[in-house]
Amino acid sequence: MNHVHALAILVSTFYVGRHPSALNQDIFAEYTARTAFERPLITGVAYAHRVFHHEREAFEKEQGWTIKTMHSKEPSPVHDEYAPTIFSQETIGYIVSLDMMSGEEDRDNILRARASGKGVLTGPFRLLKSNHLGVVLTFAVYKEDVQPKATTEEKINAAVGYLGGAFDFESLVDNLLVQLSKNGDILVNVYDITNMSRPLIMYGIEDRDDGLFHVSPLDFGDPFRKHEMRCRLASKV
Ligand code: WA2
Repeated sequence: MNHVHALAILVSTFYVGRHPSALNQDIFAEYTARTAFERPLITGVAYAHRVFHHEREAFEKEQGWTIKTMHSKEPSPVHDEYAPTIFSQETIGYIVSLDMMSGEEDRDNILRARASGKGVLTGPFRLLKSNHLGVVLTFAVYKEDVQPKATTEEKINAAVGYLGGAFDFESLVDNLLVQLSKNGDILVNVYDITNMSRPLIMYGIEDRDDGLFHVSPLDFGDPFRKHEMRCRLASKV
């Protein structure tokens, strides 16, 4: 959370706050690759810029590509505003030029991040490309330092883009578990329990529920979402 927040401030300082910009795709890719150790569970981070419809033509001309929708990869139909990715860590380079407002989960995150000024998480959903279950973390990038007491509307208006990253639980937790347990007899499930009566599986394969598991709370820093981890021994065959 904190490191992704700091990246949002990096973009605000060196891209939004400088004319000409002191940041481009090469610099962003190099810096995010070199600081990847700070974000061990995040597959990659990226910056999506806020573009209003009246700016679209000039923006596309400047970038040399058209804004595309996330699922069809076709040029985006007309909307009031877009959030095309312009900078990305190389690990998720395939999201460049995609309008992050064209996917339901990413869009909800963008709207909640810019209204709150805080880091926000999606519920678990299938990420692009890998098709693995994961969650996306988003911070709004603001024009000028927004006062903590700014109204919701002031925050929404001051947003110029969105810095986010994807937690690919399936591949990344697998890798960590292999490192932790050579004999692989500990099974781990992570749940989104925002709605207590309907836990959403976020990681792992669901097994019989005999109550024989250890529950650990997980705090990703978005008070709107609740998570827990359940660990148990693999059943003997
Ligand atoms: N990043 C990587 N893979 C994804 C994804 C995503 N969103 N959404 C679906 N698969 C640039 O919030 C702004 C990253 C979104 C940030």
